[in-house]
Amino acid sequence: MNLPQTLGEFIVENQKDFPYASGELSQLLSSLRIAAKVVNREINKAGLADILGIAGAENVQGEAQMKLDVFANDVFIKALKARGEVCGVASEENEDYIAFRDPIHSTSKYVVLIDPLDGSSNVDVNVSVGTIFSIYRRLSEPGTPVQLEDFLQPGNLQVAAGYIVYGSSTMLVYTTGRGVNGFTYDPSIGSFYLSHPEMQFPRSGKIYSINEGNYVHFPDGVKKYIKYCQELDPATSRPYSSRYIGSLVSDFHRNMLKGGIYIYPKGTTSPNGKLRLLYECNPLAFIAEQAGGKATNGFDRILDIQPNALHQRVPFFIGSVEMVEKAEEFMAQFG
Ligand code: P6P
Repeated sequence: MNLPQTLGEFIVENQKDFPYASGELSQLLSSLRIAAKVVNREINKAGLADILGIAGAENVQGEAQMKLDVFANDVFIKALKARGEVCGVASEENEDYIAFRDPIHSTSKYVVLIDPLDGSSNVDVNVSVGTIFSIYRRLSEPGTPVQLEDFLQPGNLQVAAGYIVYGSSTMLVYTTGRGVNGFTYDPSIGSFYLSHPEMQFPRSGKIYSINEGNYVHFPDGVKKYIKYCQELDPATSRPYSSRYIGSLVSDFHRNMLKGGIYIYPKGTTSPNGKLRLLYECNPLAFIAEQAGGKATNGFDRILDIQPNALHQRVPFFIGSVEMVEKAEEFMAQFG
């Protein structure tokens, strides 16, 4: 039996197809691969170690920072700094971006935006969590310190994006703009193996993911779409199934495999929704589109939104094309 390709082999093999590639992106992806293994190990024993509990700090979102958030943030930032491809990192856990100012890094080509442990409050109830990352070429002059403008790029300029889902198995899924591939981690060997080549979003599906507890706060278009999902119409496989585990990466990953839509809309208590454009919505939108799916704010393509702040939030509709477009019809009609 031939062993499936490892993530490392896949990165190198696909690197050679990049014109004028110098291997830096490969090295960067390998840094993320190593960090994912370290975070995975800690998550898997979180129930045993004293790492659980509140770290006492709060992140920029005013959310209680779980110790694993802090740990994952440290691991990914250190891994990205350990080599020479990245000149700066912006993280959900840090109010401002982090510039790597030493001479080696100040000439580096890439910046990374990351949500090191999305859904971390789920860890202590043993529900899947995830890491989301987004990679851009810097815009500012190499050799100078990285600037805010390097991080405030529209998602359509991403060089690569991906996520790690720490679930019943741990997977790393990423794109460099030439399709989406998924790799499953074998902890007994310490390698990620290509398990989901050329992932494709089904054009439609029967799953809708939204926190219906916020129904009263939703825009009318979202309320109408939810009722549409719940109507009895066997010809269109409705009512759909409601699946929402409160962990974006897991809900997205399931919907990409099975077909479905995830919605976090604006609400009266969250005028721009909850999810962050730069390190949650843009990377997942890049992946979704590369897999044949769609991602909008209910009206406009996520990847075309010009960011104006590191932690800016946007309403988020992402999933199977036909489902997103149906939701957009209701948004266009009812707002
Ligand atoms: P709510 C986790 O905090 C997160 O950012 C996503 O992973 C998840 O989908 C969403 O928020 C859950 O938010 O308001 O439904 O609890």
